[in-house]
Amino acid sequence: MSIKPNIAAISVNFDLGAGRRGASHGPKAIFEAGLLQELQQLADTVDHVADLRLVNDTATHLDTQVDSTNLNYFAEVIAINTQLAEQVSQVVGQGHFPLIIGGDHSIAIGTIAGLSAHYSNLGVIWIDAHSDLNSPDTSPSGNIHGMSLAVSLGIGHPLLTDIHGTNPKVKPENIVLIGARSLDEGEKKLIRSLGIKCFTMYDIDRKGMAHVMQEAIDYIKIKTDGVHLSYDVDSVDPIEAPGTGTAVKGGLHFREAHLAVEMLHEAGIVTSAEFVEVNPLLDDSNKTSQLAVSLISSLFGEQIL
Ligand code: B3U
Ligand code: MN
Ligand code: MN
Repeated sequence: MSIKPNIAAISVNFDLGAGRRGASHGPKAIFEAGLLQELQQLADTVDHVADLRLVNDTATHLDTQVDSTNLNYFAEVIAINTQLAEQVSQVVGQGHFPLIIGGDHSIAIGTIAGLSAHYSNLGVIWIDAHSDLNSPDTSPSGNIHGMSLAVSLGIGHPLLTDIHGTNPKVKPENIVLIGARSLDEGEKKLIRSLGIKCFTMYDIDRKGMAHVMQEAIDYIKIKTDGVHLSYDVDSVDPIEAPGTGTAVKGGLHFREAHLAVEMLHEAGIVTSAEFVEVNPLLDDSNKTSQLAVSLISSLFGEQIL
């Protein structure tokens, strides 16, 4: 991002991938916290090109034969992600920088599907307390926001993995997880067996965020032709980000959370980004949506001095 991008913002008012309602109000809260005004200072152009939500008649009417065991709101997740993938792909085709504002993390399925058509080696930096690498067989909840990265790897129900064509969308060696501290047994096994690069909170404590981010950037930049940043705000400590559905203590501090995106800006490798899991119903102070605006501004080069 050495030249200023043309940002195409896509809001996704959707929360049925999560176990509790509220992340569908994330986009409104983030826009009201001043997102577009901030971005106007930093980008060449900023357009809010789409405001997606589930409309009744867009929900896929699933065949009654389809096995949707342990896949909550399966038809709705398919419907929103099909719309989103098309929108993302269109924006990339126009040469714009897609900035997706969620919504729960199940929308990464559509984002990554839409991107994957344009890259042969898409990198994904996944900043999250979780790894979202469950399948219906390993998920403790059936919530699809805990499965979206697995789906992008081609693991899961074919009606999800086949959204917008090619499968898999991303290769395990092109993924970096940052901030993990709540992994299910099946997810740990998958990370080990696929050799996915994972910087846990332990690694961040031990090496420092600057070191971890530099390693992540060096690792991903040599082999990818585009890098998607998928930023789940529950990566940040609940003290700074209380408004999220599955808060986990022991997370990133305010400066660590910013340093990650500041270093990504400096590296100039990020070609698309999404910010997810802001749930304003759990945060009367709006601290979490303000944090999201501040993180996004830093990703696009907002300077302290
Ligand atoms: N790993 C758990 C919990 C979870 C995943 N992502 C979020 N929560 N936000 C699951 O349900 O898959
Ligand atoms: Mn997540
Ligand atoms: Mn998470």
